[in-house]
Amino acid sequence: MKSPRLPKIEEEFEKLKETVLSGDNFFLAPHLNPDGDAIGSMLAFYSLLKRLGKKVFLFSQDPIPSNLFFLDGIKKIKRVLPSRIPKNCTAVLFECSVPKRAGDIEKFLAECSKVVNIDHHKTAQLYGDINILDGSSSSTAEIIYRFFYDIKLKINKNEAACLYTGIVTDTGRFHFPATSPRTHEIAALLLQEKFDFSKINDIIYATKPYPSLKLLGRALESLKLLNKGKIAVMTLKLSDFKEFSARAEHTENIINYAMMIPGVKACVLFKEEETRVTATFRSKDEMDVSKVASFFGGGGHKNASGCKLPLPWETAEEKVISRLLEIFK
Ligand SMILES: [Mn+2]
Repeated sequence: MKSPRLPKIEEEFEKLKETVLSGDNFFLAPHLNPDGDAIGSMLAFYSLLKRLGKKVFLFSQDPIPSNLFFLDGIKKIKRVLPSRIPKNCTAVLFECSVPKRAGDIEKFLAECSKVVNIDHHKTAQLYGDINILDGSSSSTAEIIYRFFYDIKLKINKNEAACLYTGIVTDTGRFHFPATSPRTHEIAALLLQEKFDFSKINDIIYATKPYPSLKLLGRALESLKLLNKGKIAVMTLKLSDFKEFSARAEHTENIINYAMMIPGVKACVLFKEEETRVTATFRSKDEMDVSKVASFFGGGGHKNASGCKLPLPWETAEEKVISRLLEIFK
């Protein structure tokens, strides 16, 4: 992605280097519902700052997924904002297309002397004083790796584990199209630090809590095909969540099963909550499910999006499915 409206990454790296070297206080935050890349990148950057003797506050408004608890520094992340904002504090946001993607921190950010925006998504806005945006990177971890290189700090074992986790999770284990030769090169260089990459893959991909597997079972049971097998629909009822003491995080990845069926071009997973229904969409190729999500006030990308409907599930399903059928016309 070399869109002319984007600032040159080299120049932005230079500005970040200056800010990192001259600043004393930093505030780091990932996006809401943080993932392995946002957290892994943030923790590696945290370690870099600590090695340079900086004071750093780590924040995440939403809880950290438990399969990332093994990452070094994870316990330092606070769920509440600091009571006092130190002088000349630089805020660094990880994968937040807009500042409020980090949570209710806009007032806090206004008090910071600088905001740094680091992202690899093409939806990123230029709200930072420094904008490190690179849509050609598979992950934010890849960008942070390059920053370590730029600032001439040799990556240590724990930092390598954090960045590797970011790359592995965001590329779906080197499988998504954003994976590039550079992604593999960086992963290879990280492996030289001899952290236990096999254990990381076990924790993230071969460990599933009981409620996740039970919900997966219920979702697969509910699976139905519409529009001559081009649309797949799955539904999880509130009673399913209650029966297995499951939470929203236990539905992660379930939707991808529907996309495995040959011929399916789009799928939706409905999750019934107390007062609303969440719809999550996936699609292939040119099928743009973000149109459906945004119609109901949600958002996302062409092939992955979601929305929430304050309706009983029967009504929500009916409305969403008829909209989904529209995009096939
Ligand atoms: Mn990412």
